Amino acid sequence: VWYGSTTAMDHKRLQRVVKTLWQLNRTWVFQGNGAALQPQTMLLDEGHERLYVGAKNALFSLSLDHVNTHYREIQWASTESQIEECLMKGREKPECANYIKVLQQYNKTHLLVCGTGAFNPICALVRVGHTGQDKLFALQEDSIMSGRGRCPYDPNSPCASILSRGELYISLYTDYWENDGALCRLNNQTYTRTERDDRQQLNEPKFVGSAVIPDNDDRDDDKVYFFFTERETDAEGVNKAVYTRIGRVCANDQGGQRMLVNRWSSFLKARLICSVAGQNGIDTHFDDLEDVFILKNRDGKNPEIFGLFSTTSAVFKGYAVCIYHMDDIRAAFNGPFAYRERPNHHWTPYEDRVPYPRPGSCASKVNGGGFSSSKEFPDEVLRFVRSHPVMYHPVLPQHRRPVLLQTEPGRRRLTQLAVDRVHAQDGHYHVLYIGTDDSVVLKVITIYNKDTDTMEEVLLEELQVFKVPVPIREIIISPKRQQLYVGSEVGVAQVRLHQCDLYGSECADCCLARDPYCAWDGLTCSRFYPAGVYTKRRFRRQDVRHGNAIQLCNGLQIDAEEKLVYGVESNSTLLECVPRSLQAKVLWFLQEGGEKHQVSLIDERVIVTSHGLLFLRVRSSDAGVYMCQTVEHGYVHTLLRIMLHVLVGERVELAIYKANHGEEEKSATPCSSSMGPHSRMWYKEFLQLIGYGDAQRVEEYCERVWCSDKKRKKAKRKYVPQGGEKRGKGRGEENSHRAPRHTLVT
Ligand SMILES: *[C@@H]1O[C@H](CO)[C@@H](O)[C@H](O)[C@H]1NC(C)=O
Ligand SMILES: *[C@@H]1O[C@H](CO)[C@@H](O)[C@H](O)[C@H]1NC(C)=O
Ligand SMILES: *[C@@H]1O[C@H](CO)[C@@H](O)[C@H](O)[C@H]1NC(C)=O
Ligand SMILES: CC(=O)N[C@H]1CO[C@H](CO)[C@@H](O)[C@@H]1O
Repeated sequence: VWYGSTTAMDHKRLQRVVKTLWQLNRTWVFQGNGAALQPQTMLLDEGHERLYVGAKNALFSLSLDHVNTHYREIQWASTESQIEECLMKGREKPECANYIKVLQQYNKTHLLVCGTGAFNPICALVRVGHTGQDKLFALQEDSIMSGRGRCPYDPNSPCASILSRGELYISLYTDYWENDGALCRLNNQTYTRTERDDRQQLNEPKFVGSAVIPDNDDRDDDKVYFFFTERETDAEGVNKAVYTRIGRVCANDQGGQRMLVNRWSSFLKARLICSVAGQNGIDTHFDDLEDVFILKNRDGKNPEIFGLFSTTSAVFKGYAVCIYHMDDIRAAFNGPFAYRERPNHHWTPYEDRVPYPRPGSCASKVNGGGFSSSKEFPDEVLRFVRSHPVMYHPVLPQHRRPVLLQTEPGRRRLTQLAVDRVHAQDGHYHVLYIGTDDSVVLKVITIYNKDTDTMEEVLLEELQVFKVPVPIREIIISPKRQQLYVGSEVGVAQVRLHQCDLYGSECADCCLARDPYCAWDGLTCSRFYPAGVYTKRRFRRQDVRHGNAIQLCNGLQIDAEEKLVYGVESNSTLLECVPRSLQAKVLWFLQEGGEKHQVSLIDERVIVTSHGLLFLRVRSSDAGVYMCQTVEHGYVHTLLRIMLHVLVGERVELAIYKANHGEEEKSATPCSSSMGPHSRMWYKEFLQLIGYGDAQRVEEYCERVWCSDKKRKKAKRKYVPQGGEKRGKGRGEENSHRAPRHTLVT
């Protein structure tokens, strides 16, 4: 029986915990002034190099360089009388605060900010910019106005907003009781919205996102898209399934003249489908939209739209990411309208005559220029659009399937999504950053294989950005700064998108990482820039699609590291070897007389663990040269050569006695293991787990085997390899005389 261990967990290669992110200067966290920050919304302002954070009773302006230094703060709490009034309405104390839910760039010098104001929404303008040394950041008292219709009352109410050309588009519940969900546009003169109490337009909506996307160069033809979920209703108005919708209006919609006054005259919606085919022919649908990310392209007309969805089932929570193209979205809106005779009938395509101009089109030159405003549209058009707001065809995702799936039950919940487009040697990649409910950001790429019509997910890194497990509420990418800004109730973290040198110093490590940000430059794993950016670059080795290290890194292997480990006869000994990648399969070999044999499962004394090869009771005959080899993606790499010496019991006792009594020990020291602190913890726990004596004994035992650091250092200075110990059957004689590169102390 051969044995080795596969440590592929969820196919991820690396796990980065808070501690290492801090130590590596890859992250900074802003936690405010002690009180729980509770960020509600964030806004990136690359022009002023600031990140604005709308929180509970406060608004912050953070430095994009280091979020936790040089921040500015505006306190904006509700007044005592407002809080009292809120409590009188029967609300709880924590709800009766000013939670800032709307934060938009109003113009170059001002932000529009709205808060819940203890269930009495308010808005104001905030001055931002440079004045000499000081970064300007001040609320303009004279601009404070009512926030009704621009901000929800309830801090937990979903809302999504976007500001374009001085107009605020917002989807929200406009009333105290949360009965009136609406898609609205506000400027200083008009307020345009969906109909009140029209379940055909919106039915128990949950608002997720919005975007302004031009169709062509005629700005009068610009469309505003809203992403939300809602319920389908049946004949009796009884609620049925939840669907994800993409809704659309013309940005220049002025409403109707006689009917639909101050109401959208162009509102239409289509269903967004994200599903996988099941073996039994039944598709699994992911109908609950959790988050949406609009990945802009150069001309702004054809962004890629990423949706993070979950299943609506209460028992099984699965997640999927789907990508939508504007062509498919436009095709759905240009296709047939949906029609049903009665609410309990099936939807069919509407086949009768459709009035002119086509309902849902904008008053623009592109559309013939026959109408200067929607107010001139014939009543027939308005009536039609009002009664047929649903498109018959749904929008299907790219490749008709999700690019990413998480369907095992009991796994972490996925909450947020942001995407970066990265140029690599072999093409463009979407790097997905997915926030979870336990403070983790997953960094993932997905690769489509055309030949097999399959999707490969590669989990590049798992970044734990907050110390305590809290849901990630917001992720913003700054491609310019190559930073990620992550919000949760405890603070705002900033994380560098990549840290290539962490993949290792070898070509193979770098190549197997398959991180499109990184390539091996001949010396190190470093940031990859496409040709032309830095013209002097020499050849860079990178293969994101296949991670073919065998081909790319042929002849570039570095000799395996060598280590000397002492074991004490009849006691346990760990030959530590932890591969950098969690996807590497580890194999152990014993070198014997010039040949190497894979370590086989002879007896139960030897266990392969995720930390290395563990001898429960080492024998003198176990001494020899062990090789720790990893196989990943077909690439074989010898990581370590470990020389195991086995010390005989009495010698050890004597050595320890002498060491403890400050006597010089001239022979070999038994401070035998060269483990890192992490492995020591693990080792200790493991010994207890396998019933190796009680906790006290294990503690004593470990202390003695490792000695104190001071003694270890002392021992290292004094230690001269003597070769005097009993070494089983002369194995590895040859190699054990070679001076090891690394000895006792790691
Ligand atoms: C992190 O930053 C500190 C202070 O600037 C510096 O001393 C330390 O060496 C840095 N650590 C790494 C791993 O770059
Ligand atoms: C931005 O808007 C404010 C308020 O309307 C106005 O006072 C200010 O001049 C505007 N700034 C610019 C640069 O237009
Ligand atoms: C707001 O109103 C003022 C005066 O009525 C007008 O000059 C200005 O253009 C309006 N701004 C927007 C964005 O409509
Ligand atoms: C150094 C040390 O802990 N030696 C122990 C090794 O195992 C034998 C038998 O279990 C013990 O008697 C020794 O004390």
